[in-house]
Amino acid sequence: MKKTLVTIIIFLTVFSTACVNDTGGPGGEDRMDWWRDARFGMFIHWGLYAVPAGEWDGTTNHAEWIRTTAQIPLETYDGFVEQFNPVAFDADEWVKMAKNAGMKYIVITSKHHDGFCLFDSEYTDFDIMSTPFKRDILKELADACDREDIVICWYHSIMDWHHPDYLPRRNWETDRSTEGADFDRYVEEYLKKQLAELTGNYGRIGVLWFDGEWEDTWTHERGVDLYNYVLGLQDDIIINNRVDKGRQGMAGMTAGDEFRGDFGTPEQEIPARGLPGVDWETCMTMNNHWGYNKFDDNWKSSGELIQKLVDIASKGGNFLLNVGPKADGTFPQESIERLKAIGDWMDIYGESIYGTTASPFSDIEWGRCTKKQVGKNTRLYLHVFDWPEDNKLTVPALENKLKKAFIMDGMAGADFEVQDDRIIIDLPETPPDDYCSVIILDVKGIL
Ligand code: FHN
Repeated sequence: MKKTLVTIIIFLTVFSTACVNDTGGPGGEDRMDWWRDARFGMFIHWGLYAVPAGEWDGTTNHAEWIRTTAQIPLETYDGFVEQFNPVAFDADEWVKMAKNAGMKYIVITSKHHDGFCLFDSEYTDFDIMSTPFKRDILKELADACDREDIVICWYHSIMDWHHPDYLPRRNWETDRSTEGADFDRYVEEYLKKQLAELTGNYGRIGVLWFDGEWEDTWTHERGVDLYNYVLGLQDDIIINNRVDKGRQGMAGMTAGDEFRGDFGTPEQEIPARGLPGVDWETCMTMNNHWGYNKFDDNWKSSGELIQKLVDIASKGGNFLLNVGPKADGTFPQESIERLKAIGDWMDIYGESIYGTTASPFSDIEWGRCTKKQVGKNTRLYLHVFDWPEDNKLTVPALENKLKKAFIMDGMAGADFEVQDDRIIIDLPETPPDDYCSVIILDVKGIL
């Protein structure tokens, strides 16, 4: 069995009780409870930009930003509306792929920066109902999520390159007058009213994932107002930190307590360390683009994606992994394959991700660790990225007593030796799994 990525985690436990968290969806005791337990969600960037699929006028590195990066005039871009007819779209199929991958929530672009709405909005004709498809994508997805106990969430862009009241215009749109444009009207009569539709017409929504907050017309004052407004629409919804102005670039964490937002949003990167008491979620593409680009074949391997999920969970974060569907309504085959491989791993080892918190160890050379309280005791999940050549895994010493150790996939016992400054665990010759098998060190008391 050739192993390009040896991430070995072997199961050690004294408690046989399964500990998979049933992510109960919005409305928990603390509105963040379900989200913290979930740890893993699907991001979906989909819209008119899937029609050109990254190509314009001979250039091929575009995606969801194509209207700007290719400087496509508004009228020309509007022409994609009559071409967008995703006849192969099957909400149940999408949701089952997310669920089978071990994902507990889906965040889909209700409206990206281009302003096109994937839902039937009373406040614009620049929406899915003006396309030949004429079906409310978000309604079908929300209903499918409800059937599969997956939490549905919306990505909604504050920035809007289509609405006449949104300012500023794109700097290259010199022919598009700003006369009569009223940003306050955009916020009060459009942005807020669409958010009322999105939180009122599709059942309980888990997260409002704002984006496009970086332009000067959007202010801290407006961010505070919008945060409070959305909570007034649904009191247990979770709102990311891009509703306000506190996000620190792609590192994504919030600059200070004065800024609103329930979690930080690192993008395409994983913080070097977890931040105690701080909720955060890394969003990441499987290749190099959020929206579909048919030329982008720079796919991260399934093993890399599993390792990133483990790394993020070991630091107390969530992983929002993106799919950019094609214009016909199908996922790229490369995405389907990776989701399947991750799901196969999660079927066996999801317990080491769901409902866990950050590692008690600062640095582990051979991999990562996640932690979970089980009754009055602590369960540690050891994730080994580099298999020790002598099959002896060295773990930093623990303050509390180590009870037992098992190797998952058969629950075979593993011997260990507790020394003054370390614990040595005897590992099998061969890793039981292509990507990962799981260790849980069950420790007396709370770490
Ligand atoms: O401009 C967007 C981009 O298109 C994509 O939606 C990412 C995903 O979070 N957010 C912004 C870039 O930071």
